[in-house]
Amino acid sequence: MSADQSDRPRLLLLDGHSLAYRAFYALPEASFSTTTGQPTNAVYGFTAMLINALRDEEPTHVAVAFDVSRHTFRSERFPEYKATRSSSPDGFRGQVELIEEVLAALGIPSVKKDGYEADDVIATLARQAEVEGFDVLIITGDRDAFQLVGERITVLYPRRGVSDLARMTPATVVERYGLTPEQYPDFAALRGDPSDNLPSVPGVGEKTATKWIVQFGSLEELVRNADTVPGKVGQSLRDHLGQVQTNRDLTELVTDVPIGLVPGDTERRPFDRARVHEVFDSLQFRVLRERLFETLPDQAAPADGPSAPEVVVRRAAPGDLPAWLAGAGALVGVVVRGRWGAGTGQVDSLGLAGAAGDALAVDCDHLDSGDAEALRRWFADPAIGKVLHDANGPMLALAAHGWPLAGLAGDTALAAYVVLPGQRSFDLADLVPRFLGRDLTVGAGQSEQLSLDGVVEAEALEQAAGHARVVLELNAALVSEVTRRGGAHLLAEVELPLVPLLVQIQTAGIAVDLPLLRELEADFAVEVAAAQADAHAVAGREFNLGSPKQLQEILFDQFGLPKTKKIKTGFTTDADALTWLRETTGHPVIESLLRFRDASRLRQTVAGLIPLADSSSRVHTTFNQTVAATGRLSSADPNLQNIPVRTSEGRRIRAAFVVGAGFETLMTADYAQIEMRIMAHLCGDPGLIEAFASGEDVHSTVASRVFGVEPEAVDAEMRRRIKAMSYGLAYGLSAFGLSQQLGIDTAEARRLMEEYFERFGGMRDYLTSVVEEARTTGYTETLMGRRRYLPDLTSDIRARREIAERMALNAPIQGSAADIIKVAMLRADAALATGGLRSRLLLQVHDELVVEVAPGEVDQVTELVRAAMAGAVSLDVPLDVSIGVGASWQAAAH
Ligand code: DCT
Ligand code: MG
Repeated sequence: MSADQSDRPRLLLLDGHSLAYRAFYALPEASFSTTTGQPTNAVYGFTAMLINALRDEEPTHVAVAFDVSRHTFRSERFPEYKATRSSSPDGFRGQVELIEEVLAALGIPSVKKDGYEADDVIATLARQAEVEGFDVLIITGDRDAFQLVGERITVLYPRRGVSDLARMTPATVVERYGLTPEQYPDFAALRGDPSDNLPSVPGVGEKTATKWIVQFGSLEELVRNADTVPGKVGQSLRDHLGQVQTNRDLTELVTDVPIGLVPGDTERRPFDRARVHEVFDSLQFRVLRERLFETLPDQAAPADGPSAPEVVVRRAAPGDLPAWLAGAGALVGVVVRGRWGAGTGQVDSLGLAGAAGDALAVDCDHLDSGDAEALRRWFADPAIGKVLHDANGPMLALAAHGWPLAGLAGDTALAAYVVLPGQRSFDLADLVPRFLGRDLTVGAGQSEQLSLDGVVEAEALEQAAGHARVVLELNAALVSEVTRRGGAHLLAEVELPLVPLLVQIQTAGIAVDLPLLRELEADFAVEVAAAQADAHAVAGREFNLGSPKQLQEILFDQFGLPKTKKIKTGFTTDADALTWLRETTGHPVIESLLRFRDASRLRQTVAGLIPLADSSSRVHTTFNQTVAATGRLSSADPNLQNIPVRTSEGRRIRAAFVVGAGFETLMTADYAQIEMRIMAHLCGDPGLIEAFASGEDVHSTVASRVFGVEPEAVDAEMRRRIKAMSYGLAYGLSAFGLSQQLGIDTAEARRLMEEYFERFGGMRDYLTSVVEEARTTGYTETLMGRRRYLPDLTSDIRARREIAERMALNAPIQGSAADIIKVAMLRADAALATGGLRSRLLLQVHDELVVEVAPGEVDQVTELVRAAMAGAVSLDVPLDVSIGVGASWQAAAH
């Protein structure tokens, strides 16, 4: 609080619409949109400004005023008022409602009154508050509010964008305009206001207007003495007195709007934490939420919420550990501080905490051998449950340190993912307030960053111990939440057991043929250069194919190709645009460009792999379990899921993944048509189930029924079409979308669709019901109870609703496929272990498992893996598994 801030109550008033508009134009829509396509730039800018103002101005009272419609007493009196304003841009629509949702969650009243503008509401509250002894702050992008400025009323006016606010006091108004606040509307009436469509007096600009008001003191005096004003401008004034008076009347803010709310009603209340989380989640405002909770901790803390229980934290002294570990109990929270990557890691310190007693901080640099050995045994004991946050990395580090962890009994990041699969990240600092209703620990984030300093390092160490207790507590809260949401089985039997398996898989890595990769890189480089040379030859000059600006010059200026979608910097040259240009123009330069891009991407993929290989030529991907909202695993560094499957280049890259030393061959095992089988099971359509049961190729069978031809008459193109159609329908494609995909016209696509649903009505019924049900319950569910929450299903914004509807169709199928392959991995691994085999799982990519087979084990492994996969779930249709073996990933394909 600045020195001159008084003890008087402080009321902060914001003009919702004018600020939302400012924000909309200040922040790019492209960078401020949710993954579901809802633009949030106006909401973001407004909310950021609000949070800053709450922090900097520390108001005791807050309210936000909104316009109801364009139709006000002003437009009634002067139909031209604001008549020239164009309607709101598409992206802006709906954002005001979202701002109101944010305000509701923050406990801040939104105020509006039919027939009046937000300005009038603000003026009313401001004047009333002034009389009641408040200091008043008004944030608005409308300068008409300057007329309210006074000793107790200050206007904060955004100079540029939404963060640079000018503080308008009586003195600054005089300084800026040479006029008092009372004179400002007089001046504005003379000047007119193009944005409100209020005409000016011809020949009278700001200078003259100011001069007159200063000279005569007020508009009233000026009008009374209009005859004395000399010159042409004087005549112009006399000719337009009527307009000037109208302007003045319209500019005057109403200070007695009947709004049914007094300043005292706007007192700040504690946030509704659950709602803030809900709203900020749906807006995907992670950073803003952090800023909100950080800068306004007193407000954020639940009024009567639990405070953190006292944790006695102690640093381990030499010889401490055996006794502490023996008494810690059967379930212990573990925090690992250190570094890790797939296959590597280092542990610097540990925090350990049982449900009661001291939490222990262990500095791993200074351990005596007895303590180290006690820890090793304790970590290896599967009977002692360990609870970690995001266990994958810490387990890699522990294993690398010589303390492999057994008995993983809880993972708070994973549990939170089962609760909220759509969340982007699962930080402890975020989950603790949310599920335990208190802050992690004050200043926790800071001391971690500053850990260079010895003192702070000691604190960080103790903090790790404190966090271990929090993790244990958080896990209990999350597990009951997971259970409440029907995800207990999924978490305990699928996701959690998968962690140690993924750690094992990541640690093993997969061998690569480095000379072959280098050769491939060189080949792709040659291809890149050739494509570039072709493009240069076509253009007749050299240019940078990677520069969008130069590309635009070549394509649109030099070759005059049809314009693509307009973007800020001209016209887009993205992949979709180039594909479209190739189709519409067939221009050779496009051909070369596309080749250039493909080859560049392939070269990058290969070049990225080479340095990742370890000393035994193995690369270790990291599987992330909490990234994909569908439930699928994602792979990174390197990403092994995005190597093209069907192209010859993709196959060449797969050929460079090979069987490692000491093993006999690679094996790949994958599910055929898994999504289609899940669909058949979920919808129960007898025709579809029969098609699978017959053992015939399902896509051909479906095609023969839809096209009404004998199965033998189905050719590859018909099969391709009907397959695209099956998946397209399942994923919510419209007739238009289908026509695009199939390259047919919309009427034809619609006819085909009707034909399809005629034959497979169960599928249509299922697709309708799944959306309807999700709309009622708020979520979809997979075979194993993995939920996907889709609040947008009830959005009144059509685009958002439609995206959510497509997600509702897709989520149960994609998610069930994820469930099945995860269960298959667990079963396959268990079967190999039980069989006493040395063969091991290396990868999971989409619906495929890659196994490294030890000498002499091929037959057994084939048998075990097939059984494990085929029996992963029991559906109304059989699961079909196909298996191949070979020296490379490619050679093992089938
Ligand atoms: N897919 C899709 N749209 C398509 C083709 C495929 O959405 N037009 C998705 C869903 C299935 C997944 O990709 C795997 O593709 P395929 O292996 O081609 O599908 P499949 O049903 O297994 O068919 P096939 O028997 O031809 O392999
Ligand atoms: Mg397939």
